Amino acid sequence: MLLVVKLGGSAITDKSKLFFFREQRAELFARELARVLESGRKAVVVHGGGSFGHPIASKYRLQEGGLTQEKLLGFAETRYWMNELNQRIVKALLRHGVPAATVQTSAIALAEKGSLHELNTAPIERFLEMGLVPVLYGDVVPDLSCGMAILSGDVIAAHLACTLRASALIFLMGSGGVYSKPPGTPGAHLVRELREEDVIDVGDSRGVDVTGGLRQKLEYAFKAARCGARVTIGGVDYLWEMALGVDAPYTMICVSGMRTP
Ligand code: IP8
Repeated sequence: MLLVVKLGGSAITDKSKLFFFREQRAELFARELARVLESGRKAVVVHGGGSFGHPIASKYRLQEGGLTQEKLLGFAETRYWMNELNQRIVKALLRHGVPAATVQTSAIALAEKGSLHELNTAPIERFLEMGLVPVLYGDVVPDLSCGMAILSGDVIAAHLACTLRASALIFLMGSGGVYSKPPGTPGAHLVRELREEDVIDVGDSRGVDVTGGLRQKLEYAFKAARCGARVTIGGVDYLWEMALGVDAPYTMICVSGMRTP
């Protein structure tokens, strides 16, 4: 059984503070993932940019493409900080005995007009066969028509869930799931089952976000659910429950004809 886990930037960084890594959340994530792997499941991890990737990409407006000297510097700087964040996450996983091995996204991905064009999954599949846990991340990548583009970890995670026929796709977010209104707003409650026709107020993501926030996440969550993966969105605290299909406070993405765990 293969799981794709998208570790959102909001779950492991404070998106309102530049380069603020939430060490204890990363530790909890690593501990819970180690527990999930003990049950015999395999996993691919894809993490987001949080306050390491988004502010730098936004400073150079990399999401608009381009290939000027300034943009190339922005590309290199974003890659540097994404690598830094990746190292911290991998370090936490190693501390908990998870054989996490980074597969650098911009080396295997191509975009076209800002959308994913090609992702070479061969290195990921090879790592999985060996028993490793491949770790990818949202990244700045070459774009065939506009020089460069930002590929969100949500897009990569949904794509991998479909192409590798994962049994589950788990989105981990700082907010702990999808709320009827932005969390903290009076009357906001956790939506336990979300259908495409449901209307929710997605609000604005906290801090800088160059990849579309919750609205885009939900679009890709439904896409992966239609491919047959069990898709859930929740907090790091309930990773084990989401992975094993145990009921807990998280959001389940529901599409018609869905398989049950
Ligand atoms: O946080 C974006 O990935 P996301 C990565 O998963 C960068 O949307 C470089 C901003």
